[in-house]
Amino acid sequence: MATSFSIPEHTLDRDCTTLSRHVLQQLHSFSADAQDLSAIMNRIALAGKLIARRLSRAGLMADVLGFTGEINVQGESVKKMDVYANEVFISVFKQSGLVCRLASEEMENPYYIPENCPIGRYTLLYDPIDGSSNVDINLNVGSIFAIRQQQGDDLDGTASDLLQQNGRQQIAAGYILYGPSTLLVYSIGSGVHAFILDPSLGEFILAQENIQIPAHGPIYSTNEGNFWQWDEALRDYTRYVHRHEGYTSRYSGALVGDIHRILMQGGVFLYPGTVKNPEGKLRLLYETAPLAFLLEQAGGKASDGQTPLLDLVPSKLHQRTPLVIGSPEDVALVESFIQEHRRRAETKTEKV
Ligand code: P6P
Repeated sequence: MATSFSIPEHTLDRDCTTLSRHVLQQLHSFSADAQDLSAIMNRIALAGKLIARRLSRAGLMADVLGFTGEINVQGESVKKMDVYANEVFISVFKQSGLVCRLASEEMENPYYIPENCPIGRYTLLYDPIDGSSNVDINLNVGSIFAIRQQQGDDLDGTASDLLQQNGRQQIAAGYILYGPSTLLVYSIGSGVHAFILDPSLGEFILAQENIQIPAHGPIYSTNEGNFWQWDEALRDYTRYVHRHEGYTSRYSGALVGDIHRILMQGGVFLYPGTVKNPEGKLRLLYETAPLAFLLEQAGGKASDGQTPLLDLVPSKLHQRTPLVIGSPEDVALVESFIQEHRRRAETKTEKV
């Protein structure tokens, strides 16, 4: 019972609900596996703190902003912040005995942490800084992560087991949004929960539990500059939202912020295939699959326009997929345009 001069119990309890504690509460267990997952999430939180600190001072420090002059495996110009963030995720897992392998947007092949590999049975898949083009103009960026169990012994060091699993094999997924505050949103399969970094504590503190996406929302989030490159079905969807009241366009060019807006306010984010990138731009293992896991846990939907995103099995480490993700009613509307165009094409073929 709190007395008049003590801190109200609920305030103290909330400030003590750190990420590692929350994971154990979620699992209702103190088993070795539960402790491992709790420790992994704690390391991810440490990575988020290190990256948030660097971002907050980027404009004041030499050699933080701008490009390295390198081109990564995606064919994209590498930013200094990409390299730093990538290294951070590797460093926080060294000497942890937890994560043996890391697969990142920034690395052509999986990275192995030798001291962890005999015992570490977890693989981290991550996009260290997503939307890094926003870093130099002080707009929000994010990190995206997923945790999977290693299947088999990976004796040839190619992590080929990652190419035999669909997204339903993810045991945890989430993102860190570096915005006005640093927000960590995650799920281990028991709902979606948000933590906010309290810089005065240096801890991520529970802010919201069991987030549920609205069944429908007003937002459609896409780069309409690609309209000329889209299939007719996506053009017809775009024409529909242009001609009906109740829709509004929001697009930041940084996936994590755009997805967080959809999660909280409802609507749909779409990055379809284009003439230049028929498979889409976003990467399955460390972008679209983690986000699909998360949004489905929040009552949302995610697909490549036809197939549930979590059913997709990659054929290569950096495979890309089209993405339609968000409120179930809004994802269904986009998919209905794609289905209608497929039906018309099949009917036309039958008539030939
Ligand atoms: P475009 C950033 O490069 C990114 O990978 C995502 O963060 C973002 O959603 C997308 O690409 C933006 O791509 O072609 O609209 O600039």
